Amino acid sequence: MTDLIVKRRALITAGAGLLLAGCDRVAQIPAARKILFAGEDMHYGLQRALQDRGALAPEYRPDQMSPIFRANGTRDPGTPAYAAMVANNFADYRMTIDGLVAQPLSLSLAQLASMPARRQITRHDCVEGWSAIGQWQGPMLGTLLKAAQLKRSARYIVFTCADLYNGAPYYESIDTIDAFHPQTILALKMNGAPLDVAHGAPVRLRVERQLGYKHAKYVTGISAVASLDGIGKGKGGFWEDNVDYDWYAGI
Ligand SMILES: Nc1nc2c(c(=O)[nH]1)N[C@H]1C(S)=C(S)[C@@H](COP(=O)(O)O)O[C@H]1N2
Ligand SMILES: [Mo]
Repeated sequence: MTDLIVKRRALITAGAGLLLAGCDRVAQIPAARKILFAGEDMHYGLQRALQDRGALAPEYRPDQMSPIFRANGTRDPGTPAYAAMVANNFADYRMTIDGLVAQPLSLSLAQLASMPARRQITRHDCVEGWSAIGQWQGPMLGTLLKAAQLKRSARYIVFTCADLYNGAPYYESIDTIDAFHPQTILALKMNGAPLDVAHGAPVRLRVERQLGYKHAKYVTGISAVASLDGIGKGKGGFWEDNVDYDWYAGI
């Protein structure tokens, strides 16, 4: 009997008989997600049993792209520091990569743009009930983490953003599995043009196997850490801290 079957049996005997209807589908029902992924330690085991973390999110054809891609959350950080960056077309922008890395980096937009890039047409799903298909282009996060010589002790990658909510920066985090997923990129372009302010200029995360709120816009800092304790309120992201969204928002 495979490990996976043992885990599925354990789930079913735990009372989640609904799972017989199809694990992946049940995992997408919000109420079921809350129950299934309630315990901290159960998170990983369950997610691994339910789906292959390395699988690719669906990609679409250019003719399937949405004519209008809504902007959500912050549409302009509006701080003096951000406004100054916009004013000189992000010439002073730097992306810092620090924390548990042997080679901390500070990269300009031109340096990021000169790296090998991935381009993908994917569907963005927001928990508020809308979706849109768009094309994204930029270096894979994994390429950057390798360049920074990520240490083995790193477990999470934390993204700090230029927009503030009640004075604190928006932030998000993912684990190293998603960080090295091939569709996890730092997008510099959307639909063939440099990212606009509404969609996260100059750099935003695309982490295609997860819901919209994980796709941090206006990223200015990337930090590799061993634990999320002591960052924000410790739950790994702005919405996780403040409205109890799941940290792992897999789709
Ligand atoms: N920095 C930052 N990133 C963010 C948000 C935000 O308010 N600030 N909102 C999130 C949410 S809820 C969604 S659905 C997407 C929206 O991305 P879009 O504006 O490109 O559609 O960005 C996510 N990333
Ligand atoms: Mo969202």
